[in-house]
Amino acid sequence: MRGSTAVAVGSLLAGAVEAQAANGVVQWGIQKRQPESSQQPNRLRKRASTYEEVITNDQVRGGYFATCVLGTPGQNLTLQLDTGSSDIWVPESTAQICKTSTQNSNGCSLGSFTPDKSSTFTVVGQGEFDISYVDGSSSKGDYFTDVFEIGGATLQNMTMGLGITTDIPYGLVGVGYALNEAIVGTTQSAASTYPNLPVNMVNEGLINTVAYSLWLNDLDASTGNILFGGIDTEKYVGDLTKIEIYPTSQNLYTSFLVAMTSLLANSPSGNDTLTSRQFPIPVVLDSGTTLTYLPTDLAMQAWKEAGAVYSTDFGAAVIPCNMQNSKGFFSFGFAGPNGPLINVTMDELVLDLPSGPTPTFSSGVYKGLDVCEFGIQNFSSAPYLLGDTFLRSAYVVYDLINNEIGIAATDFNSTKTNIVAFPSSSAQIPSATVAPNQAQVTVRPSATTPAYAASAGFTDSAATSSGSGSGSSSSKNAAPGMPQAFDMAQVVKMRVYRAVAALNNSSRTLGARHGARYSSLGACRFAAGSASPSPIRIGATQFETRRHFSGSSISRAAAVGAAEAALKQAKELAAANMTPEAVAARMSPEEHKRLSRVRNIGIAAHIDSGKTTVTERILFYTGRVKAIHEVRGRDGVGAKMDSMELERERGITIQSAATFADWTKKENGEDVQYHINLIDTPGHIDFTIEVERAMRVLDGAVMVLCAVSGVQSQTITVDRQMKRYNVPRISFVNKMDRMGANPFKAVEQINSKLKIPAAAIQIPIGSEKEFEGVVDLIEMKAIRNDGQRGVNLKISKEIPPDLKELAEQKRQELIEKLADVDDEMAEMFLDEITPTPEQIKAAIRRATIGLKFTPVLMGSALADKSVQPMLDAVCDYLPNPANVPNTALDRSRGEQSVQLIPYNSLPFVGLAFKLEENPYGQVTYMRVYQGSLKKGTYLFNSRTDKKVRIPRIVRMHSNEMEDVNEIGAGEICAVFGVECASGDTFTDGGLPYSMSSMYVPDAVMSLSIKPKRSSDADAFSKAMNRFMREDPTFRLHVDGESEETIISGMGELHLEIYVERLRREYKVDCETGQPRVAYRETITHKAPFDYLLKRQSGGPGDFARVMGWIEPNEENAEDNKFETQVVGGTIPDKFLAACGKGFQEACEKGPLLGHRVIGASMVVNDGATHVTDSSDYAFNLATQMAFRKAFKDAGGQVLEPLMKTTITAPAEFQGNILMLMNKRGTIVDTEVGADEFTMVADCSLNAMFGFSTHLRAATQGKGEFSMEFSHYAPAPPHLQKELVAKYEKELEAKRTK
Ligand SMILES: Nc1nc2c(ncn2[C@@H]2O[C@H](COP(=O)(O)OP(=O)(O)OP(=O)(O)O)[C@@H](O)[C@H]2O)c(=O)[nH]1
Ligand SMILES: [Mg+2]
Repeated sequence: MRGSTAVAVGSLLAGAVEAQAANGVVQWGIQKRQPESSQQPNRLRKRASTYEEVITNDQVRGGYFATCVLGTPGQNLTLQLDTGSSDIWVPESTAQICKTSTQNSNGCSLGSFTPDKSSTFTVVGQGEFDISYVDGSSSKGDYFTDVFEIGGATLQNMTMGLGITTDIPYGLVGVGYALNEAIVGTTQSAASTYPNLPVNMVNEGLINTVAYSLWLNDLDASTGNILFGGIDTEKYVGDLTKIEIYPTSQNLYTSFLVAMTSLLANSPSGNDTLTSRQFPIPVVLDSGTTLTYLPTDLAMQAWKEAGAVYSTDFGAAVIPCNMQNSKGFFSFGFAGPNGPLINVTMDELVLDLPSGPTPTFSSGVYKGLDVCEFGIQNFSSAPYLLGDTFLRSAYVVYDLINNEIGIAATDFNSTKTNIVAFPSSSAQIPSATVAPNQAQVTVRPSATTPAYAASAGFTDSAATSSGSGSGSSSSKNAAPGMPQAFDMAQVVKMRVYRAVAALNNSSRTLGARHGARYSSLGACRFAAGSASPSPIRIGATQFETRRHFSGSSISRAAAVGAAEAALKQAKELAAANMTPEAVAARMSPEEHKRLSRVRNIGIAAHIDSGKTTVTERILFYTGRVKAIHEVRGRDGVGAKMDSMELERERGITIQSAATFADWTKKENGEDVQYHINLIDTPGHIDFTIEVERAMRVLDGAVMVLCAVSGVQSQTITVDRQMKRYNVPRISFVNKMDRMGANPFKAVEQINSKLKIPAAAIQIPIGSEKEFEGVVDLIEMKAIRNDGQRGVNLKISKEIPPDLKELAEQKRQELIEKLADVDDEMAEMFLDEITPTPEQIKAAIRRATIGLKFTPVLMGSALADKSVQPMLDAVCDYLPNPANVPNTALDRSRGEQSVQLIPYNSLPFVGLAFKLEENPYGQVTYMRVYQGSLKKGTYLFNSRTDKKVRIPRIVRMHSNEMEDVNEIGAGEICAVFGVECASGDTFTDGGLPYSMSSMYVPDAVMSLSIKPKRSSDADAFSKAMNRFMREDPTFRLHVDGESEETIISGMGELHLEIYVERLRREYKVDCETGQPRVAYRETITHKAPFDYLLKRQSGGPGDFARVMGWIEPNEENAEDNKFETQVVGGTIPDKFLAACGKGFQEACEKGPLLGHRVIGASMVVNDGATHVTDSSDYAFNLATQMAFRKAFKDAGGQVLEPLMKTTITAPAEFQGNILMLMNKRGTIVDTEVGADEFTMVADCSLNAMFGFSTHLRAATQGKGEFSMEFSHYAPAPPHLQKELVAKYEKELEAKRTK
């Protein structure tokens, strides 16, 4: 083993610190150590219940420590280095843990701080320090400032935490992102930060930029150093490569998250590329963690290569200690193809047990050999961690300004030094080159399942050196005598990742980096949220900070107040946040039984995939309808759920329809009845609001797919909607009878296009016309339909012989997929235990409700095949109302979130999600979230505070209804006689609750409309009022200039349907104008303004002067922003509010076309008033005028909506369609199938009017298309000119009229 040549740069134990504070760098020696043995239980102690509680944090894992000096006169302390957090904190000498950790009570053995003995100690935030780490450890006390000396550098005023109550017996120096500081609210807006160590060093002029390098010596030498502000080119070999750090999905940088893109095993006997489903693997570089944690599938391959085995006794993968001598090594690759590779040799990966007698393998091929811990362990969810077992082999430069790391192979035990400082603030990492293919991080290493060619090389050398004759290749198997049950919880406990707990939950994305890079003097990225009006700027060497703890600072009180409020809120939320499990645990047996049999589900899918046809079968098999009628069937009756005349004529669903049915299911040989409330939604994108509101109130969904087309454009849209409201789903591949049906393509596309882990739980028997039924892969039985309209099921244990192999293969795929997303299945998978059908079903249910998985079923609704098993799956895998969390906002407590509990006995809370007028009056659909609703009771509308009586409650059955006297919590009903808007919350009057409403998309198209006969005016306005009330995406306004009535909506079909309904239902014939595009206006660059409004006309005049600038709103291109930066009160606050209003009004009607302005920001920073003539009116007007005037100087332009257009047609028409599309937009994607092809293009909406006629002509009526708003983009210059000229002409005509 190596180690004898180690040269410690600085050893804290000797109290010596080698320091270098010149030339813009500060160097600090660190040493790996274990805290004293009295508090050191065995790291790998046998897992008996009496020892379990001690394996909680890195007290038992070791870590890298360094000395520093604190206070005046200086007190020596040893602190642990942590890249996962950002506070420095020290235990107070009187802290309980310091008293108990040593026999005498002189404080903690690694040093603790005695404030009384420091003359420069100042408390700046009493009781405000409160940090909890993700491993469950925590520290609480005061914030203070004092002198802090590290590596020879002295920081006079370092803000630190004093741990008065803590369960960690030594202090920490966090050097991670500032967002991982203790006081971070759970809401971003309340987060606040202060200068942490590296930032403070920049402030003090000690280093030039917020960056440092970390060199850890090898396992035996266990020392290293951290170099702030520079790199040491003698500490690595080969190239130093720059790779990106990824932010959270909220675009915040909180940890050193990079993309690991390959793992190779190398040995004298061969090489293997190891594969993982998780590539690219999001890994956090974390020196606060000892081991390396990779996804289970990858870790298992590494174990196999190296000869490690998983031991339940130790709760970890273990390996014979003599494997330290193995010649094998692993190469970790980053940042895509040809990115940096770091080799980690086996002597870095075989870890001795820290203390106590070394256990030996008691049996098996390793019998008698010493047990060591393996440095690569598994973990079941991202982010994964590269801890010290990896980091020792890598020299890493952390650049927190450019959000990059530099990485190179470490030069172990290097004794030379050549320090290069970062020359300036935000300078790039010196001597580093960029990884060539980071943009391709998503490219997986091309390899199949490894052949384990390297494994013999790993073990052979070990066998030779041990001389024990063991270590043959069979050692890849588990050592006999070692129980193999897998305890995930134990592994979780053993992982130490000292990031601040509050931020750990934010998910991260690899591949795309959001948002702009920060410019060299740009806003500092560790300023989270928008609590502070002025962004933190990095000056040449100075940081302004948002939070000071100096007693006199006013901003401090505000910031601390915000942080306190955030923490308080977080606690209250936690208290209020009853999980569905907690709700279920407290439920009375009656409520439990009632709810466990209720399912509220929606059917959603791409247009024409067969939702209504499926629903018709559901109604028939549950006995709700006596006969099946088809959508556009020959009998002319039409499907039950498409009740509107227009729906039946056109064969499409326009309005969602609700119904309910009881499904009797066999469970353990007994009949169990489930009550299903069901909503069939339309597929056409113009009616997307119907899907939106269904998803808002339903607990689960059936996503229908066409067996030929798979995932289509609207499948992606409904997927987005399901995700928006966290709706668990099962998938049903319909139309299995069609030519070219392929359910596995659909499964693959759900995985790849929708990014939801999915697996088939059935395979088809026969295909296309011969499609007979399915094989259930869970129970391994064949299910066929029999009898008239397939009412009976023929179930057989006999699987057709030609399907046996496929069934086994697909069953295995199902189990593997589940093992990826479910811990219990993962355990069984690792232990090679075959799960029982019950276990598989339970795992599917857990994973589906947990939004981690969707089971895929298949059938043909039209052919009456395999719909019943889908109904069983609704009951088996979709949640009951108690399984999903539903929350309301408590208005009496600052809109705090409260959990609603579906008990009948609790006070009532319900949401009106859809309004409809039918011949009996106004119907309001309501989802009951809590309490029950009885006929004749009174409810309160939370928005209007009005009390309403509920005279009649019905259950809807499409256009029919059934009266009921009472409806239970968790159900859906409709009520009569309630005046409200859709999205209103109703309560019993005692609860000040309201529920969040649903997302309503913006209209993209409008149309002028007027009744042909003036006598129809009344009926026209009545109809319009009704349509607007029912459909939030349908809008109406009267144009001030042309005095025309303009209706706007989601597309041509949407508006056409309303015009048609006016004619049919209200007998009002209308004249309509050409459809118009909803253009927008925006600006492209900054322009100043200085506008003086001065009018005198007899009495008091109008006087206002406003100065400032307008510029594009970088934060949000869809929103406008108004800001004031007036100093010295040149415009008083009250007039500034009028300026803000003036700006908003000016944005409503853009200067170019009179269309809405978006993406503009206006700043007023100076102006003037007049003693008598200034008024709100004058400032409002002056701002409007100023804006309009500056708009042209700021490069005003017209934006047009671009539509994501998907066209599907038989392959032979591809040429025709290409020609059609050439003029209309940019083709984004083309997919050519066996018979059909699909083209996706971004088209200007303007060019798409009348497209359906052209498409029909070009495809003999066989082509289909759908359009969905994508984004706004500048209109072509000639069009802009034309539009502006037209608008000006209209204005001119009006003026001269
Ligand atoms: N071959 C075949 N055709 C089917 C099947 N299910 C439905 N269809 C046909 O597909 C067409 C559309 O069916 P619908 O049930 O109206 O589809 P939808 O998804 O409700 O359509 P929208 O509500 O308009 O989005 C109809 O002509 C059905 O007869 C099936 O299993 N096989
Ligand atoms: Mg339909």
